[in-house]
Amino acid sequence: MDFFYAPGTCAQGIHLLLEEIGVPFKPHAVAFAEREQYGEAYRKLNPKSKVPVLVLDDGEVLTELPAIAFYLSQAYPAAKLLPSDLRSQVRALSLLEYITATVHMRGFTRIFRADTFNATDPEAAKKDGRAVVEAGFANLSASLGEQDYLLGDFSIADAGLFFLEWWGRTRAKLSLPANLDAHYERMLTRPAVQRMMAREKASP
Ligand SMILES: N[C@@H](CCC(=O)N[C@@H](CS)C(=O)NCC(=O)O)C(=O)O
Repeated sequence: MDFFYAPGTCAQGIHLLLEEIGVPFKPHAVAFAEREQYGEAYRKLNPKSKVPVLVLDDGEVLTELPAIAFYLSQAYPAAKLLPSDLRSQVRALSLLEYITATVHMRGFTRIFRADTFNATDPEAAKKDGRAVVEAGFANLSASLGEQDYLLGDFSIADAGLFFLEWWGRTRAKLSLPANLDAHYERMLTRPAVQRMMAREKASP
């Protein structure tokens, strides 16, 4: 398998799942600083110019984080990335959808790329983004409750929550609800997360 990512992006979620599975994969760091994702070669791979992308051994190209995470959970059942009962699977997908479509795309993207949302008043876009992220962390905190992981045991949903927590703490300098801080610290003790962080040269 070939895995396309850029360090410090949402692709961390898939990166850490690949490490959890322990399957051999070839990592390709896409040079965002050089806008490689908009170049011809990358757009042939993914016309959406986004990471993460996973290319399977038969050449099929998978995009969109929740879909790739679901694929990995079903293709590698021994890694136990998703419980087998339907209700838990739906809960995990619902959480991942909220993490990526709302908290990431409507929240963090406004903070990190404020000028693309409001060129005349980027601070207003950042403020809107922070409100979405704060509501997002409050909702995810309620979902986590007193459990160690979002579904009780580790699952694909935690891989999504991790990159939000990392962005919140390190890039956006936000304070997280106490149980999300504890979840983040717990994730950092997982060898797979440590291997992902080392490859991405990401500091906790
Ligand atoms: N909906 C996509 C979003 C992926 C996404 O926005 N990736 C960002 C990195 S966090 C990206 O590749 N951005 C490149 C760009 O917009 O130029 C998913 O969940 O996979």
